[in-house]
Amino acid sequence: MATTTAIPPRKVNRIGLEPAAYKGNKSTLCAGCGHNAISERIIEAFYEMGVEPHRVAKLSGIGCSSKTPAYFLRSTHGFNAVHGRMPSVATGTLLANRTMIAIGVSGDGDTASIGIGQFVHLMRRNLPLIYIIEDNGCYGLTKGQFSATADLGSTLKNGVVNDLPPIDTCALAIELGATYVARSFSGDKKQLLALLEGAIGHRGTAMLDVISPCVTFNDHEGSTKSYSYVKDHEEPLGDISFVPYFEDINVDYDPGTTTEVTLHDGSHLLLKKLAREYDPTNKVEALRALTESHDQGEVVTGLFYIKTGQPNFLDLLNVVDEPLATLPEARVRPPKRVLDEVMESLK
Ligand SMILES: Cc1ncc(C[n+]2csc(CCOP(=O)(O)OP(=O)(O)O)c2C)c(N)n1
Ligand code: SF4
Ligand SMILES: [Mg+2]
Repeated sequence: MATTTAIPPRKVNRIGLEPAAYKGNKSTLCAGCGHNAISERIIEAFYEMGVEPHRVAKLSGIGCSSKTPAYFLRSTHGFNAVHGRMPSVATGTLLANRTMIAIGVSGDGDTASIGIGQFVHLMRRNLPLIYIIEDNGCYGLTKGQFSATADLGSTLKNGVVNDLPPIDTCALAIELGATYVARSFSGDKKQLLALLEGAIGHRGTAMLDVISPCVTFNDHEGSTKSYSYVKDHEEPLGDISFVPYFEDINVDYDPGTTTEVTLHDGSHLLLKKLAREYDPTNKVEALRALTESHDQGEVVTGLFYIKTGQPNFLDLLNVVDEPLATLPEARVRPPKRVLDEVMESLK
């Protein structure tokens, strides 16, 4: 008698795509590098949100971290820019086509050393960009020198001590005006996924500093960006859950212990408090939490600050809704009368 084998149902997201549609090329990074885990969460976040891959633009600078856009979302648009210059390329991309969902991946060297000038100006513009720093406290690609996020007193593998204080990119981003600022750990799957999904639903600058250990150059005793240090010192601000706009909130929660934030696209973030009271809409509280955690040697993680409803850079510039390349000549060429007026004004 012939037997039939049941074919398991295909796993697809809300737009009918399988997880494979969100993958990229095989990673060429070291096995165990934190950056690989972040790429996996990015794949998961875009799959879960049901984003059409062709609507995504991936931007990066230079570094092991900046190579990672090749390892996720194969069929999106991408631009691997110059070291520290991803913000200008991201700005140009979104000015040319504001319908894109832009994700920029940078490193702590790419952002806090050579790219710090571009970073600070990006943070004050509220460009609708998901900006991820894959933060390992060193220049992984060029063999592990300290970066500007390395903690004071931490050591290189050969024992050299870092005698400069770190730049806290989250504190800087909050101070300068970024409207969604978080820190996470490449090993904290649940928290990182929720923060990435929240970042996709936000329409302003979403800056995520993700501690991402470099197993080859900065995972030893004496490093504060190693797996064991972060596992032992991570202090999450709260427990984060994400409910996308296309699902009903049917989670039971106590408003006394949980803060609900509604994002631009109608999705929700539920922030359940753990040890401490925390209001993520209070800038001063966010900066205090960061300062205190540094003083206590803790790695505080979670959503530090969010501000919804703030006009973004494209709104401020009155950028048209359509991609510029699709505008007909009649809308881009000034009429003769306007050109005559310009010529007249130059006389
Ligand atoms: C203009 C310029 N200066 C210096 C370099 C050399 N360089 C390449 S990657 C890098 C640092 C990378 O560190 P980071 O951004 O933290 O990325 P990681 O490799 O740690 O992920 C440097 C200094 C370069 N490629 N271009
Ligand atoms: S050198 Fe470090 S940062 Fe670069 S791929 Fe290897 S583990 Fe990752
Ligand atoms: Mg680095």
